[in-house]
Amino acid sequence: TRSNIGETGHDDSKLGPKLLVVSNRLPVTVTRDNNGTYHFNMSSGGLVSALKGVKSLMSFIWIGWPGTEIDPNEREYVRNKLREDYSCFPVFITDEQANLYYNGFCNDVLWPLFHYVPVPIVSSDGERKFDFKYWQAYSAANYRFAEAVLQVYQEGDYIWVQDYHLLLLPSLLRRRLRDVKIGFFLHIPFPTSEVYRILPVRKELLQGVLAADLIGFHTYDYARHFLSVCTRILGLDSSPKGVNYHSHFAHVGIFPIGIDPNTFHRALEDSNVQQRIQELHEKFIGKKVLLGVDRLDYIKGVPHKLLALEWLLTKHSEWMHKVVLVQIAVPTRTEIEEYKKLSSQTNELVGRINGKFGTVDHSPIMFINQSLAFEELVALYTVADVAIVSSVRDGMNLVSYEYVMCQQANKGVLILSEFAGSAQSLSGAIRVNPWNIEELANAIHEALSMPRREREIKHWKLYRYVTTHTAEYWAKSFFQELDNVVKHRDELRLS
Ligand code: GDG
Repeated sequence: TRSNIGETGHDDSKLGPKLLVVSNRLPVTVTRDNNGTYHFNMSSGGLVSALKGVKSLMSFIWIGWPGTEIDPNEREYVRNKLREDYSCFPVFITDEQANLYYNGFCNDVLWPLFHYVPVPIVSSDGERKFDFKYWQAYSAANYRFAEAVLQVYQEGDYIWVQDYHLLLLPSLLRRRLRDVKIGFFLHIPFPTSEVYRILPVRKELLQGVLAADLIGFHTYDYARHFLSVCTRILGLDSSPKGVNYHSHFAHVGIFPIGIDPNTFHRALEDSNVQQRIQELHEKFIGKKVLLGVDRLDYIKGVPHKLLALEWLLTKHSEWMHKVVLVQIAVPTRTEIEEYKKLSSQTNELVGRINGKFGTVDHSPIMFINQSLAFEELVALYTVADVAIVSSVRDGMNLVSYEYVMCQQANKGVLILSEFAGSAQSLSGAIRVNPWNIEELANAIHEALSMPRREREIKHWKLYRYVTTHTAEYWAKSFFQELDNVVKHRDELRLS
């Protein structure tokens, strides 16, 4: 499939500055089949739709890892194909390096710590968690990304680096290109300094990202933590506007991400989706549907949700046989030990609760341990009476927004963990502390019993926010702010 992004073809040949978006993964996944033929698959992630808006401002190229090791003899072919058909530029990394960098440092060191999950110092096979080899692979990968950017960069271009995989990239680029315009956005939480300081490489990462002109976060709290970490760990002067680092000012800003409402409007108009909605309504007739949609990640609080359902069915037995929880749990990072543990723990809980409350005719939990087609997901969002987001930490959480988009007719209720970034903006949700299982169970009871009028008011609040604070709005605001701060920077230099 070819995306809108690719349709512009050779975007980079246009005159004028370009925007170079750099993220760990390209939006195109490259795979090689047994016959040696390469396949290119465009994914439709949130960032892809977010950037549609910026595309109207200037041409852009996406730089990132294509997700697999490419044979050195075939790199040129893959590079050309990605450049010509998708406006993408690949960063080649061997599978071994990717494993250490991506599974090791990114997802087994940074991810847990930034989500307040202290990592054990040794894993069950005796490997040290902060082993130097993971850090080395992370630095090496960031160098590879820098090299790729330099191959595409032309004077005047803007560079927008995405997420925790590439914290060193701003400084690697700044060293080579003094006047480069760099923005950085963190999609996950930035933790309090008391947690951040655990990281053995806490200084190096800060020094890496501080070379950016603008550093963006989803929420005010993440930005505040970042500023205080810079003061406490590096002893730098900071203000709410940013940090002064070696005569360079790194601006800090808050840019809550959103979704693309049109994708949902279009899907809901699709007759196949409508038919599926009808089928699901018939399937669940006489029952209330609770919905969970999560990657099976320990930050998403899936066990908390299951325990709350168990409590609900115990304490409010009137809901027994009348409520079903459809839990989508998409497998993710399955090579990492913590994810394997979570998976077996979750399976056990589902088995226990279904065993305890199930009958031949009814199981309280439908556990779907695989990814669904987007159309199926939209149909489920539409028929669900309540959506439950019980993350124990979550940078933003787009599922909460997506549910709102599909509830214009039904006016379903959103239960949202106060630990998700989106809880800062979605005041029409029932906000809960997911660690308090009774509170979460009571919230489910409240949501199931809520009169339509109250649901309408809550939905209206949510809908208004989600349709105005879109992904496009996020990308444009970030980009405009980046443009402002670099213009101001260059004026100061000239004066
Ligand atoms: C990170 C941060 C932040 C899920 N299951 C299926 C499916 N999905 C889609 C959802 C949604 C996306 O995956 C998940 O987005 P989230 O925002 O909820 O979570 P993360 O993946 O952890 O994303 C997060 C985000 O970055 C953006 O900055 O909000 O906090 O952790 O779009 O719809 N899609 C399909 N089938 C599924 O089964 N098709």
